[in-house]
Amino acid sequence: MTETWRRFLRPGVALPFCPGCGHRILLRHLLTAIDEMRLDIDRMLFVSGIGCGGWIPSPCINADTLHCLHGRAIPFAVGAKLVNPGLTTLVVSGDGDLADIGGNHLIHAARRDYDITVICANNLNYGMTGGQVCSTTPVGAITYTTPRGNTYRPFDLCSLVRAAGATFAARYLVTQGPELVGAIKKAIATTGFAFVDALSPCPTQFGRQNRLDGVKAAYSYVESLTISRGAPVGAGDDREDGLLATGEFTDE
Ligand SMILES: Cc1ncc(C[n+]2csc(CCOP(=O)(O)OP(=O)(O)O)c2C)c(N)n1
Repeated sequence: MTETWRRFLRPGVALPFCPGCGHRILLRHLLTAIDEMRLDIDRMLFVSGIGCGGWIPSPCINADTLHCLHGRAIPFAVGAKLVNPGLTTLVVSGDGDLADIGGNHLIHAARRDYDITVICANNLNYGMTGGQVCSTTPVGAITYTTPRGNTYRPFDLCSLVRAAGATFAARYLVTQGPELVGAIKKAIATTGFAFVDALSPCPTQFGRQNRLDGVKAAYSYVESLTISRGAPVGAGDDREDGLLATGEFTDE
C-alpha cells in the first residue's frame, strides 16, 4: 500500500514520541484524512499548545503551524480564521492543554461555534510534564499527583463541547483507525465548531503508573463501540453505567 500521507511529514524531523505513544498513530490518521480529502495543505493552518500532543503538528507536519502558549491554541486559531476565513484551521493539542488550562477557550469557542476543527490527543493525563492528574483522568487512576487514585470525576469532553454549542463532536480510540479517520474528515468538512476526542494511550506515564499493558487495559472504561450518530448530549458521562461512548455526536 502506498502511504501517500507521508508526503505531509516535515523532512528530517524525527518523530518526538515515546514507544507505544498513541499520538504518533493520531498523526498518521490526521494526515490520512487530509490526504483522502485531497485538501491543499498550503491552505491549511495547524495550531497547537504545549505538551506532547502539541508536537503532533509542530514540528511533524510540513505546513504552516503555530505552536502557542499552553492552553492558548484555540484563541490563536480563532484569530487566524477570522482574518482569513478561507484557511482550513485545525487545532491539535493535548487534553490538559485544551480542557484544563485552556478549558475556558474550549467552551467559549464551542459556544460561539467558530468554524474550526479541534482534535484532542487525549491520553488521560499531563504526559509531557511527568504524568500528573488532569480533568480527563478516570476516577481511581494513579497519577504522579494522585498516588492513591484520582477521586474526581472526569470530563466527558464530547458532552462538554456539545452542551456549549459545538456543531459536531466525535470520540474514538486511535486504534479505531477507519472510524477515527472518518470522524476527522467529517469534522474538517463541518461548518462550525467540530471536536474530535482521540483517545491516545500514554504507556510511559499513565500506563506505567497504572500498571497497564496495552490499549484495551488503558481504555477499559470506554464502551465498545457503536456509532451513536445523533446521540444526545449526556450519552457519555451521564450514563448510569459510567462508561464513555465512542461515536459521533451531532444533530446533522
Ligand atoms: C502556563 C503553563 N503552565 C504549565 C505549564 C507546564 N506544562 C507544559 S505541558 C503541560 C501538560 C500537557 O499535558 P497535555 O496537554 O495533556 O499534553 P500531553 O503532554 O499529555 O500530550 C504542562 C502542565 C506550561 N508550560 N505553561
